[in-house]
Amino acid sequence: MAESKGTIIQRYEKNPILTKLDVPYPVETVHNAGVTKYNGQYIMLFRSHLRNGRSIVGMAASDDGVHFRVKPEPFLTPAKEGPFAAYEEYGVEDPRICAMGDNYLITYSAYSRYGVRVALAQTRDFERVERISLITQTDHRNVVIFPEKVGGRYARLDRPHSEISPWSIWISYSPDLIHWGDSKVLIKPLSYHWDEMKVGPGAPPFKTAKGWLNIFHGVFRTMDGAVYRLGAALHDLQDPSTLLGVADEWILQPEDLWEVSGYVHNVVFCCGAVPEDDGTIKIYWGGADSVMCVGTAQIEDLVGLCLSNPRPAL
Ligand code: BMA
Repeated sequence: MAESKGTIIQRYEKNPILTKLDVPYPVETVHNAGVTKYNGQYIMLFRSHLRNGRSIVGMAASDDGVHFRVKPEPFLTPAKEGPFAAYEEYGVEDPRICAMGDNYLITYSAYSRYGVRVALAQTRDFERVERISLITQTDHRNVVIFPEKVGGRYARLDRPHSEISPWSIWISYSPDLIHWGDSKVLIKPLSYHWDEMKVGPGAPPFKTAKGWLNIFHGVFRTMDGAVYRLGAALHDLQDPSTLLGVADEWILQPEDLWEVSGYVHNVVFCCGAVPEDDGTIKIYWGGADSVMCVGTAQIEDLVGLCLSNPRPAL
């Protein structure tokens, strides 16, 4: 990884790590990928736009988390029949992977003429994938499931759309992964701040000694359009609806050429991060909705940023 002083995430010096040129079937972008470890390998599920503007999900594998090879066929394309078909007609987007024991839960945005819902699928081997349920009504995105039950229930962060309130991060619980409720708002955009337009969950939360670390995205509206950056928040281990700190500063902003320029300019968007045994974490992000990038951070530094200089959560 490249060293650059003063930044909390060190970008890999050979970013971008995956582009449309690496994909053996026709796609226009490679971005917003969920990443996990499976069977000693890093597995990446990435979003691609087709030439009709709708999205599908491809899969790539890697031994080192940096050099990925794309599988010959897409992993998930819109359902053509059954209860999911009507809600995936316009595409499947932004997959997140949550390892729950031997099972890998995959949440993704399902677009259709009825709006955007979040669907839940699962796989045990990254070969066969089974859709379980549509787990939100319309106009939700960015669902990330905690990798452990909390107080006997599954927990997730999500982001409903609202015309009344700025788009915020919520928590919800479920006894069975299908029925979700007991929802509560946790993090709202802060006025005149880098995330003042909207915030949304990014990578599935991961456990640290001091709390659940939540890497989220925040958006600022400028005269030149929206700027997507990444932020970090720390949630209580026993009760993740309690915020221990939301870092005042962003942890990553668009800077490299392929982040400031591309299909949608000025975007870094995270759907996956992989904590390592040595106290570092690999953070993956889509650059300008066009390519995939990776960087590393010290988990301790991210936790420290949340605790030492927090901003109000709500
Ligand atoms: C959001 C989503 C993301 C995308 C981002 C920037 O609203 O559509 O998938 O990366 O905008 O275009």
